[in-house]
Amino acid sequence: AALRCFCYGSLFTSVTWTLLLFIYFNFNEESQGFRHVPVKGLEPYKPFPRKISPGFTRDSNKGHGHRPLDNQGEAKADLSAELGMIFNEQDENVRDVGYQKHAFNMLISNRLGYHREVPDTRDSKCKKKTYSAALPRASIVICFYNEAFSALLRTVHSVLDRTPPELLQEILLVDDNSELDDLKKDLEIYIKENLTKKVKLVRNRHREGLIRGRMIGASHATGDVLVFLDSHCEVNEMWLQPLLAPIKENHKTVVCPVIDIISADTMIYSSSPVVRGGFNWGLHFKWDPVPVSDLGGPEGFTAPFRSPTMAGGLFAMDREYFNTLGKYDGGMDIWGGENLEISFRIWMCGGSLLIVPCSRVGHIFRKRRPYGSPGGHDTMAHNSLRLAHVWMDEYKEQYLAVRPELRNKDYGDISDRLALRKRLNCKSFKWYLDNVYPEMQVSGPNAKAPPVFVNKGMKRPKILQRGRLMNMQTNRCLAAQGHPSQKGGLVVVKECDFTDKEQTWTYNEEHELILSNLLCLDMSETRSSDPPRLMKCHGSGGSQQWVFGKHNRLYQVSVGQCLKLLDVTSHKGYVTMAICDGSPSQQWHLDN
Ligand code: UD2
Ligand code: MN
Repeated sequence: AALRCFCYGSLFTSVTWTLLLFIYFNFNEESQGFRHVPVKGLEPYKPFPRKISPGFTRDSNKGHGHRPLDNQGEAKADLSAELGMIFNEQDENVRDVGYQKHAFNMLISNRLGYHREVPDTRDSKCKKKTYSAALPRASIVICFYNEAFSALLRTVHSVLDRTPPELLQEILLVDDNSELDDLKKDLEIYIKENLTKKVKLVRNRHREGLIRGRMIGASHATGDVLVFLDSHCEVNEMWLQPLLAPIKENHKTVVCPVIDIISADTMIYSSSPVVRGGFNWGLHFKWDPVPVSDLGGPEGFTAPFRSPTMAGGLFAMDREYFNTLGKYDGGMDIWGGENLEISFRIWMCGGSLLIVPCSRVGHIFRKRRPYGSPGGHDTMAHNSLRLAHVWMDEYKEQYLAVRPELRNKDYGDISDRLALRKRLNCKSFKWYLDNVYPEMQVSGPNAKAPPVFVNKGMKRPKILQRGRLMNMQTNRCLAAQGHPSQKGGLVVVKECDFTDKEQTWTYNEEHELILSNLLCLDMSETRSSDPPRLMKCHGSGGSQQWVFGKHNRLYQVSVGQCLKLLDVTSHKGYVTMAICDGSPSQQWHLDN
């Protein structure tokens, strides 16, 4: 949840370069600029270019100045509208299956292809930094289980496209016994036919989970430094050098890039605020603001700073050091907890963990994990118990106070890990709290602490329009079927009542439609045939992002369809989402 909270507000603050060019080339002739989405609904879809066209420079510093940069929010919504548009049942199927299997919009991911430009989200001072040519070589380890083919390949290609070959020892793809056909068959062929020999595929014969999966990847690695990435990332300009430099200086320094946000609904890449890692006594990772005393120094805000924990997916570490520090706890299964375990271990056993603001890597943050664990076990609890018993000394009571039901739960044999702690002569957890994370409140369990909003730029989105949302075929107005404060409630068209505040919609710059200042009009991610509902506003676009387009259509960005009055003659007034066709039942007007 913390990950999603800080997305708020930052999603709409930057624009992908690709997007600008796309809009520039496609819409520039239109005198109305960006305000209207051109109707392409009835034309065959032109797939987004799969290869970067010649002359399309990779140096994103060039040329920014003369591109149109105004109306960014509008332009972005238009692009995802374009890319997410459903034209037929097949598109609908790709979208729906994608959400089921991957919890993100696979239709857009597929249309983006394997290469794309991403906005250079680094601070401008980063762009002036130079790095020694003699840096250690990196082995990139990417572990995946049932990943969407296009997302995996975009991860791999982004590394190949944006990493100097002399720094890239290899890319190790660890298939954690995926069941999807394309991963089982096409991937091997694709690698053989299209990719350099540096890309190697390792297949697990059994599902191991990401923790043992990464250990397997690391055991095959031959580079000086291990770099771990999730299988749905896109690395940014000059991402690797700033990670390697501090490791070269001190091999006990472990580093993380800033994890930028790729929206699960729109695939829009946007900049993350610079924050550091923490945790709560429920042993959930969270983001915290960086204490001012830790920022700055001679390098200003671009200098690496200390972080008590890492998010887990994206980090670089000297390979020898990874091994001597005890890799990971091989008794941990599938998902969860390993990030806190390795963070505590790094700090307590003589290393340090830094976040490097000049290195940026995008990651698709999704609302739910689309896979389970074999046997349906809660691996997060199992793994957290292990780490609490190995590393947290008397402070494990803080965790058990939050999770009393786990007190007598079996967590397997930890003697190897305890021996490791002894052998490495690691410090106490109290030392860690006092010296690395003094902000942590120890007095009582505080697992339910409200998420910290750290995005400096966060503000209430500006209201663009307010009024009734009228269906133009019937001149009736969209309203809540029940009470507008009821979460999950349906919306229907009713007789317009201009005195009724409960029929008032606000439309804001985040493209949200909010009824009666309470809830947002939201489209379920699971099935595009479900009707829209009123849900708590989440502020991260996608399922709550609506665009008014040509022919008065009301387009929903994450489903790729338009709002339609279902049966004009019925007094029930049900609405649904349908392929955009410009018909009167799909025409809506927001006005006083
Ligand atoms: C976050 C981390 C993730 C990991 C996790 C805690 C980031 C951006 N992501 O969750 O890397 O540290 O917290 O454990 O910091 N996978 C397998 N086998 C499995 C399950 C997953 O190979 O059985 C792969 C999966 O395909 C993905 C990676 O492991 O590439 C991480 O899984 P995730 O993306 O579901 O985790 P995420 O980002 O929610
Ligand atoms: Mn992930």
